Order: sequence, then structure tokens, then C-alpha cells
Amino acid sequence: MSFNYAGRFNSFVFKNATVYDAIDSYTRMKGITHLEFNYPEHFTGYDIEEIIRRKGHLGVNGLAVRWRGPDFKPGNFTNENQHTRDKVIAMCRDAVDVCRKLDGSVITLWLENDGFDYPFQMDYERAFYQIVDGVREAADYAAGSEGKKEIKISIEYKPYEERNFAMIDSTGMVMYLLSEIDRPNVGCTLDFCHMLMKHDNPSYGIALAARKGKLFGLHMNEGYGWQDSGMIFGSVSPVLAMEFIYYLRLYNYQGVVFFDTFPIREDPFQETQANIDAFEKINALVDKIGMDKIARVIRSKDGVQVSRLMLEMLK
Ligand SMILES: [Mn+2]
Repeated sequence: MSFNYAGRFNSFVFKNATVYDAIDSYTRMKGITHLEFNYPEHFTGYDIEEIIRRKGHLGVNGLAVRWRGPDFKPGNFTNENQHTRDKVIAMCRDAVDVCRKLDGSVITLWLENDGFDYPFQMDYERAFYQIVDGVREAADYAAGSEGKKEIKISIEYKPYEERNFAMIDSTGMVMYLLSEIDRPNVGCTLDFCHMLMKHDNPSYGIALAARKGKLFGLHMNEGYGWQDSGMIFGSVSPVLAMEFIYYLRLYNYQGVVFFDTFPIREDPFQETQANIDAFEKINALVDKIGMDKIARVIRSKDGVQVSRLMLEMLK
């Protein structure tokens, strides 16, 4: 099974490259199939027609909405300033329009400010259903209609950062949110580091989301679990990474594998390529060992057999 790959624009942009430069790099990189933008930051000062010209053979996966600036700090969908909350939803609609123009598929929403820091700071029920209603509004706008492609809305959870507590903080909570939203075009994006931060087993999350047809996106990276490390895929826990790829194949994941990594000290071109190479190599190891054999080990529920499988993988 082969996978679709996209890299993180800001890996280049934060090193003084333009969005155009980054697109040119991606067209030269081995394995990249799609582009994944932030909205509005990667469009401000850029021409969409020029972006389309430069991307050549690459597809567009979608856009992640970023609500930047002091107005959004108290909350995104949970903002009590009606004007600001309207703007939060309007930006989702604008992102859907741009996504359609680029023939993309998915709008990713990470609810960065929808959380709380103090006890007695949040009316939890009100806040949760402000998110439900807000995402529904965006999703209904993104739904397909005559002549208009359906765009998916995908919720990316993170347990904490920026706030001490996030409203949507775990795989279980995001699945619960999706069932309350109850829209066919709303699903989730699972970020490997965010899952480790929550002590959510990454593959368990895939299984539950995929079973419901709600696995709309992946953010692949690596870390030690206590912060959003954004390291190269498979570099800390290759066995967890291997289990993850096994489940992606089991559920026939057809979406894009986006590498949400932070090459602060590394060369961004080589670092992105290293992510793809690691993913491809671990995928090849799953092939070599075989899906059936892995399934047998899982059925055994035996730690010793699991350890032997791991040694075979390292051989
Ligand atoms: Mn992410």
C-alpha cells in the first residue's frame, strides 16, 4: 500500500523562505504528493493563481485555519464576544472557499484557544455546545451542493497548550464531539505527538476513528510525550510507529500523511525527506513481516511474542 505525503510550510517559511520557495522545494522532493496550507497566513501577500501555477503535479490536501491575534485569545468558538465568534466562523467559511478554488479536500481546525486555565473560569456545558454549534455552521457551509464540492471539516485535538486545559483534549473527547455534531463531513485529524502528550495510544485512536469513517487526517511526528516535540517520525518510538502504520493499512487509510514537525536546527528540505523516508521504511518493514503475522501476534495478546516481533523488525 502506498501513501500520500505533505510537509509543513512553516518548516521553510520560518527560515525566511516564501510560500512559493517552499512549493518549489516540495515539487523537487521525493514522495511529496500534496500541499497543506495554513489559512490565512500562507495566502496573505500571495497570489492563488501563482500558487496553482507553481504546484504543478502536486495536489492540495487542504487548509488549517489559524486564528491569530489578541481578539482570539479568550476563545475561538467559545469566544463570548459575538463579533469575534462570528469572525471565527467566517474565517472557516473563507477557508472552505479557498480550499474549493485549490481543489482541496479538508479544512483542519485545531481549537487552540478553546480551553481554560482557572477553576471557575468556564461554563463547561455552554462552551462544549458553542463548539458543537460553531463547527456545525462551518460544516453545513462546507457540505456539497449542486456544482460545489463537499469539503471535510476535521478537528485536531491537543490536550493542553495554549491553554492549561483544552476543551477537546483526547481521542475519546473528539469522538464524543463528532457524535454530538452529527454531520457526515465532520471528522478528526490525529496528531501523533498530541496523542503521546495525552497518553492516548496512537493506534487505539486510529482504530476508533477509522471504524466510524471519521479519520480525515494525520499529523505525523515524534516526541517524548510531555510536549509537542515535533521530531522526525519514528525517531523515538519506532515500534509504536510501526503499529500505527499497521493500523493505517488495516483500515486502508486513503488520506494524506502530513508531517507536522519542527526542523528548528535541521535543514527543512532534508528533514521533510527524512520523515518520508522513515515512514516508507517502516511501511516496508510491515510488508516484510506481513499483515497476517502481525495479526496473529495481536490475537495472542502475549508480550513475549510481541517482543519477538519487535526483534524481527530490527533484524
Ligand atoms: Mn498538528
